[in-house]
Amino acid sequence: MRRVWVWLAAGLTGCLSIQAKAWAFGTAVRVWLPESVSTFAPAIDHLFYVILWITGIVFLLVQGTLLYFLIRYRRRPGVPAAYTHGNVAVEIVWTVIPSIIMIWLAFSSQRVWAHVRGTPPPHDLEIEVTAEQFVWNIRYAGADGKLNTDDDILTINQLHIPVHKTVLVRLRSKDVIHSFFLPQFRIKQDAVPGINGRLWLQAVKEANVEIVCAELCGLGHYRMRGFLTIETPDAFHAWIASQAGQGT
Ligand SMILES: [Cu+2]
Repeated sequence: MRRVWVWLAAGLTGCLSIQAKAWAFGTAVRVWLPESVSTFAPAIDHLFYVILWITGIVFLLVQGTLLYFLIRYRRRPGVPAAYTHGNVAVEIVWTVIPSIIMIWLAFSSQRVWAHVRGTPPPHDLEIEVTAEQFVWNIRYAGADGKLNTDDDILTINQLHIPVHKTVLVRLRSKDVIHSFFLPQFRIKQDAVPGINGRLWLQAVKEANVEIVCAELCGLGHYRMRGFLTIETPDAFHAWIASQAGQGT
């Protein structure tokens, strides 16, 4: 029996050491999630890891206890089965503690959700993304600063945004349901035909990341990927000017 606990302890120690390395080396060690580049990603990651740790520890405790009981109370010749009718104190404890954890998690996640998916903050740039089998059509306002006018700048699968600026993305679909997913931003939203979606984001560093379609949208779903370039405002304006110059 002692061996089971040794194995459980070894597993937990292994998890702890991987986590400790992640903390010690910062971004150098990626245990689970990809690099994060948005303002709200740390809050989401924090919740994710808190939930992972709570559920991981509970999983080990429950499975460990189950194993212990399986072995300790296994059928043996000459040993009568032991009957139990529960224990009120223990049942109160294992009801109240999870309830407190769940309520605390509900309030914590609601706060993050309201920040990320509630009313967007004032934006510096507005972009329209229209999903289509199997590309991302991206529309920027032209010189008049307004979307859906003659001087709009259109690109396919190439999204550029300036770093440290709040960007409002208007999301639509031409055909079927797609899902606009930016893993490094920790944001994902369905693009549904007939519904005007909306999300906002702000990048904290320059980077090149991918736009992924996270909804099986047809045979070409696998190749529905776009490229998001986060760059300095100067580089962004130069890029916009170059795109406008191409008359696209
Ligand atoms: Cu798609």
